[in-house]
Amino acid sequence: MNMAEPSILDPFRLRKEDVNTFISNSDNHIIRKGKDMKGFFQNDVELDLVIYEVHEIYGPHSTDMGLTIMKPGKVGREYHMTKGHFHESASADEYYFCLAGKGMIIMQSAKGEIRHLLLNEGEGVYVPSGWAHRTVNVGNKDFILLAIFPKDAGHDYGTIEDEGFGVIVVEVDGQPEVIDNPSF
Ligand code: M6P
Ligand code: ZN
Repeated sequence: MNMAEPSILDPFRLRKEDVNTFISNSDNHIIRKGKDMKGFFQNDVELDLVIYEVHEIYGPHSTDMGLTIMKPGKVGREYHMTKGHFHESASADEYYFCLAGKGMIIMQSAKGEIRHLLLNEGEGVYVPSGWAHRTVNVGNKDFILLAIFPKDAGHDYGTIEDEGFGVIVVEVDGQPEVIDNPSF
């Protein structure tokens, strides 16, 4: 549960042009570098490389928001991606909206079912409760993603950190391809 006070209480619109307004009102800023993601990629990752940043706004009531900004790039053949997580709360689902760029959302249920959905600017994804989720930047510019999730969702990173997802997203002939994870 986030304990910080919410900072935006007035109605507001969020377009890609408003990202800096979101950032200046955010309650928390997370920077994930290579050193925070050791073992997540098949290849070694440069320790000081910024893979993505998350700006969080803690809502006043039942939901929080996260804005993920991910630089384009690859580690070996694998596109930049988030750590990925299950929610601690079994009932917590999540909505994703792409404000800019081109990404892929990888989802995996506790039973091991796997889905991947391509996300272009202006498109959204529903992540049902019980599905782990990871964001991948498969484009050549910043991928900007708004997430809305229940306050009590909680991030369970352990399972993914230990086992990974069943698939990875690699570049083949300049295009993203989802392949079986050789380390899974
Ligand atoms: C989205 C949301 C956040 C999450 C962030 C980065 O913005 O799902 O809750 O923190 O992506 O993903 P991760 O926590 O897996 O690094
Ligand atoms: Zn989540």
